[in-house]
Amino acid sequence: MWQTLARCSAFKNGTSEKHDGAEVPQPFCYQHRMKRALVTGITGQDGSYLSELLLQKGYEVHGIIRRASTFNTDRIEHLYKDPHDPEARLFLHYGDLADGTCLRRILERVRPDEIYHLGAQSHVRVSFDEPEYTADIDATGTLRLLEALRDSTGVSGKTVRFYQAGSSEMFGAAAPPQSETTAFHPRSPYAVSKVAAHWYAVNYREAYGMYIACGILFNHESPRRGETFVTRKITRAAARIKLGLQQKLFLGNLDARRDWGFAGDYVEAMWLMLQQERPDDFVVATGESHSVREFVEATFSYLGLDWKSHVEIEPRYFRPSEVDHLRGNPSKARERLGWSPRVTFEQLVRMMADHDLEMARQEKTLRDAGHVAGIRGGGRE
Ligand code: NAP
Ligand code: G4F
Repeated sequence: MWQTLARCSAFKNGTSEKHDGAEVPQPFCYQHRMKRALVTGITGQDGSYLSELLLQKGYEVHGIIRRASTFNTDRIEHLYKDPHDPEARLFLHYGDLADGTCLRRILERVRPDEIYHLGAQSHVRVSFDEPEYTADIDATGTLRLLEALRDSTGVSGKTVRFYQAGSSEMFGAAAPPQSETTAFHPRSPYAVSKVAAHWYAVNYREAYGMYIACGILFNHESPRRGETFVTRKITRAAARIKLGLQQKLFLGNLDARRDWGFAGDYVEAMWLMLQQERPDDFVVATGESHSVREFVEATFSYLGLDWKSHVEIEPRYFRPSEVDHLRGNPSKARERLGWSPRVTFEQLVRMMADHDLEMARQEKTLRDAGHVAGIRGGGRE
């Protein structure tokens, strides 16, 4: 389905916005052309790895970013080129999942072949503090995007392939191993919102024949993981403890078990789902689970530290209702998509610890030279 790159005029009136707000002309558009993807949540962990993958595969990538008072594009900065550059293939558009009109406008402007819907308030603990917001963005935001797509494809008649970022949190209290046939039992406002989004997606597939694939992804991590998720919180703190930049790490429930994989592997599964003849639902997981305590032990021991001297329990990090054990069965993804994870648990721990050790070294160098080194998110969970 790959076609020769050819400049065409069909899109010449379209515009693309740089993240500093300057609106600049879209340099060109392709009708018989490379595929064009639209990514919500492009500034997040998965959005950054997915964009890298799609650009490597020759796609033109468009991402929706939120207006923020500080730059929020760190994770994709290395991919960004000024839209005036004829080589530019990554374009950013201001938008928000709370704003259905802007989603419609972006769809009309971009006219994607594939949509990867990753945008979400993705923190489970925070969803207990902000349940209405989480439902509005994660559940209703998905509905807004599906409605915008239904309208735009109704007019254009074009089939657009849609990826819905579902979560293993939807299984919640269901016993492991969890697969595509396991009944959902969500345990947080985040998980309930993701279940709603999942069923909206399935309903639009069944009701309107839209091409919508639903990933049910188990936890996936990386050096780009948000600093308040437990794995990154651990590797970042252990690295800073190693260099004497902090003494203690405060955590909640150490007994919870998760099926942790590497985000770079998981975005490949997202892409593969949209390359199938028919859309379907897929669990993406390693099939192996570890407790938070095991992640702590593995990280501290890799850095030559005794975790018991540094880790303390802080009840503030307990959740009103916890998900005790997630372990996925990825057989369907293996058999139908030919997907399997490459990075093991031990490799993941090392990759993240190595990265955070380097960050801590940079911080220490600045401090030792007398600079005030404020690290991103310093001091917060
Ligand atoms: P993440 O790092 O938290 O990224 C979330 C993205 O959503 C960010 O780009 C964020 O923008 C954007 N976003 C948040 N609120 C938005 C809004 N109101 N409008 C538009 N965009 C908004 O999450 P991730 O780990 O990459 O996860 C990607 C998706 O997969 C999420 O839907 C998540 O729920 C789901 N998921 C993740 C995992 C996992 O283990 N990572 C597992 C299963 C499912 P800002 O940068 O401006 O905040
Ligand atoms: O790292 P977490 O915050 O991830 P959680 O809740 O599993 O959610 C992540 O994975 C989901 C997929 O299953 C995604 F859908 C979701 O968007 C997100 O990416 O917490 C993991 C476990 C929990 O049981 C938590 O109670 O770690 C436990 N934990 C213990 N101490 C802690 C802490 N979690 C955090 N964030 N911070 C702590 O101090």
